[in-house]
Amino acid sequence: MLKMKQLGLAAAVLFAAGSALAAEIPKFKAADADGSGFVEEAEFAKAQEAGVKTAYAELDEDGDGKLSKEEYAVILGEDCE
Ligand SMILES: [Ca+2]
Repeated sequence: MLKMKQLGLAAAVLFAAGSALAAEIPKFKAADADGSGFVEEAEFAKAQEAGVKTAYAELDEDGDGKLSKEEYAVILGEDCE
């Protein structure tokens, strides 16, 4: 019974993390900062950098500025070794 509860919680956490990470991918218009009609590599890198910062902060549950193994495991599940 406990195992089922843990499984449900893990799925919920993974879903939450997944949607948080997906939400960090900017829309084309937002990524195309200079409005050239193309997302240049520098714009792509900048958009990713902003997304990584937000995702990192969301994964850092206790806010200590570091990802513990448990916090990191939210991305990869139990196979994070
Ligand atoms: Ca942490």
